[in-house]
Amino acid sequence: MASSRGGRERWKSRIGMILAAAGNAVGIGNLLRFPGQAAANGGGAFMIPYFVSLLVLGLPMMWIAWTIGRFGGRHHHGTTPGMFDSMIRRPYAKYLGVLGLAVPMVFILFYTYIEAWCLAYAWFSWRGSYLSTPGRTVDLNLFFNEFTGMAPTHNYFAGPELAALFFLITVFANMFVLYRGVNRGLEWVGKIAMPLLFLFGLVLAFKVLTLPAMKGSVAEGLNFLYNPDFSLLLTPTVWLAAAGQIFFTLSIGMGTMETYASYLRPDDDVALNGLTTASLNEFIEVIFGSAIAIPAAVVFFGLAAVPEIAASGSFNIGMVSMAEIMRGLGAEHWFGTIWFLLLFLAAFTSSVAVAQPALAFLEDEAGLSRQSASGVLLIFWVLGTLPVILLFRYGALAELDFWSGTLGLVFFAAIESILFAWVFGIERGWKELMHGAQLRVPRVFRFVMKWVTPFVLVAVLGFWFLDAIMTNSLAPTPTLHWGVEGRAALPGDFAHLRPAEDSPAGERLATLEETVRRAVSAERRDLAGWAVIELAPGASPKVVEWTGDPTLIEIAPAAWVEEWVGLQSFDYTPPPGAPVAPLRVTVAFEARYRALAIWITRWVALGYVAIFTILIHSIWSERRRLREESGRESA
Ligand code: ALA
Repeated sequence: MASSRGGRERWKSRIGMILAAAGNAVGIGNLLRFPGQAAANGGGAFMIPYFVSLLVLGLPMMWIAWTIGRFGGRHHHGTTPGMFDSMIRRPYAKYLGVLGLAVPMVFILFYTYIEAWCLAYAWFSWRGSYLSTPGRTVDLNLFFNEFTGMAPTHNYFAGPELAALFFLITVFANMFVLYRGVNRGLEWVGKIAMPLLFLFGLVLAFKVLTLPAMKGSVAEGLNFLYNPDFSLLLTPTVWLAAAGQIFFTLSIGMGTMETYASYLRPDDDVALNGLTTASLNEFIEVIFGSAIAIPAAVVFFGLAAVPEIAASGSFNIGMVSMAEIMRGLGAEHWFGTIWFLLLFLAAFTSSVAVAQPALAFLEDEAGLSRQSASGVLLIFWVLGTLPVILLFRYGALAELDFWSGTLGLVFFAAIESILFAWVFGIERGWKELMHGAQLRVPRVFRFVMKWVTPFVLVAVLGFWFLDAIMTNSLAPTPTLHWGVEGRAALPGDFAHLRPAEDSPAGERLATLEETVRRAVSAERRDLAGWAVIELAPGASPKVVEWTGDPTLIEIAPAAWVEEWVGLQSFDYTPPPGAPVAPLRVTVAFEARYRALAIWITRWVALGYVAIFTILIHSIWSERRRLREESGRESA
C-alpha cells in the first residue's frame, strides 16, 4: 500500500496554525447558533450555564483533543482510530475512534449546505434580489422557505435548484483548499479569512451598536443577553442547550481539532495553543455573536419579539430577520452583503476543518494519494448532501444536525474523555498535556478532566435520551405547511399568529392538526390541497373553494380549513393608502409524511459509520497480515 505515513505535513508558522485552529472553531455556531440559543433560553439565564460549561466541558475537552492529536501525529496518525490505537494498544481502541471520522463527515453534509445559503444570500444582497419593487413584493420568510424548497408555493423559486448550485460552488471551493494541503490550503485560508472575518465583524458590530432606537434600543438588546437571570438555573433544558452550544462552537467531540493538532511537531506546545483557540472562539462568539443579531433584532422588531424569532430557529435570525433588518435600514447592499459574507467565511474555515479528518484518514491510513483521496471525499460529500437538499422539506437537515451536530459531539466527547482520563490514565494524559507546554494549566483541571468532564458528559447524554423518549421527539411525525400562492404580486403584509400551545385556541388547533397527521400516517404519503380564501377587514377568513387530495378533503373539509386558518389569525394588511377591500387568495396546503425521508437520512448517517468501520477493520487486518508475514520471513 502506497503510504504517506512517514511524510506527513506540519504547520509552517505558529500564527498560521492558530488562525487555522480558530477558523476551525469559529463558524455559524458563533454568529447564528449562539444568539439563537441564548435568546431562546432566556438571554441572561443562558449565560451562566454557558460559562460553566465552557470551564468544565469546553476547555478540558479542548486540551484533551489537542493532546490526543499531537500524540497521534507523533505516531503518524491524523485521525482518532489510529490515535486511540496508539494510545491504548488494544484491538477495540481503533473502533472507538470511528465516530471521530463519521461525526465530522456527516456534519459537513448539512453544514456546507447552510454555508452555501450564506454565499447565496451574499449574492442576493449584492444584487438586491430580496428588495420589494412595484409589482414584486418579497416576503422574506417565504423567500427563504422557497429557496430551500420548504414552502409548498413557488413565488420566488421553483425549487431548491439554485441552493443546490450554490452548494456545488461551495463544495468545490472547499475541495480546492483541502487539495492544496495543510500549508498551502488550511493555513493559507486561515491567514486570509480570519482577519477579514474580524474586519467584517467589527464593521457590522459598529453599524448595529450605533443604530438609533426604533421599536427597541441596542442597550435593551445587550441587557437582555447580559443581565444575569438566576430564575432558570434549575431548568435542565437550559443547561443542555448551553452544553450543546459549547461543543458545537468549539468544534469539540468532532475529531477535527485532533486532526489539526496532529500536524504539530512532537515537542510543540498544546496547552497554550488549546487555550488560545478556545479564547479566540469565545471572543468572537461573545463579542460579535452578541453585538450583531440580537441587538439589531431588538432595535428593529422590539424586545418582546426576539425570543419568538429565536424559537423559530437560528436560520430565521440569519436569513430572514437579518435580511429584513438590512432591507429595512436600506443597508442590504453593503451591510447585508458583509453580514452574509461574514457568515460564509466563518462557515468556510470550519467546513474545511471538519472535512479534513476524512481526507487525512484516506491519506494516512488508507494510503491514497492526495488526488485520489480528494476525489473520494468529493464524491461522498456530494452524494451524502443530496438527501439533505432533496429531503430538506421533510426535516433531513435538522435530523443530521441532531445526530451529528448535537448528540454525536457529546457522545464522542464522552468516549474520548473516558479513554483519556481512565484508560490511557490521567497521570500519563496530564504529562502529555504538559509536555512542551508554554502555559502552566492549573492542576484543578486535572481533577476536572478525571472526575467532572466524563461524568457530566454521561449525565448530559442520559438526560437527552430520557428527554427524547419522554417527549417522543425521535418519532418522525407528519408536519403541516402552507403558503400564499401569487404572493409576489400582492403588495402589503400577510400575518398569522399561532396561539400559545396551552391556550384553548392552541389546544383546539392541535386537535384539528392531529386529525390530518393521523390520516397522513395511515396513508403513508403527503396530502396536498388548495383553498381559495376570502379575507375581509374585521371578518374571519372564509373558504370559498377547497380542492386537492380526496383523502384530505374528506377528513378536513372546508369548515376544517376555515377554523384552522382562523385560529391562527390569518390576515392581510394592504399597503398604506391602498383601499381596504375583501381579497381572495389561494393558499397552498401540504401535510407531509416524514417517516420515509427521515429514515433514509438516518440510514445515510449510519452508512458513513458503517463505511468507516469496515475501512478501519480491513486496513488494520491488512497491517496485521503484513506484520505476520514479515515476522515469518525474518524467522
Ligand atoms: N465550530 C463550528 C461552528 O461554530 C462548527 O460553527
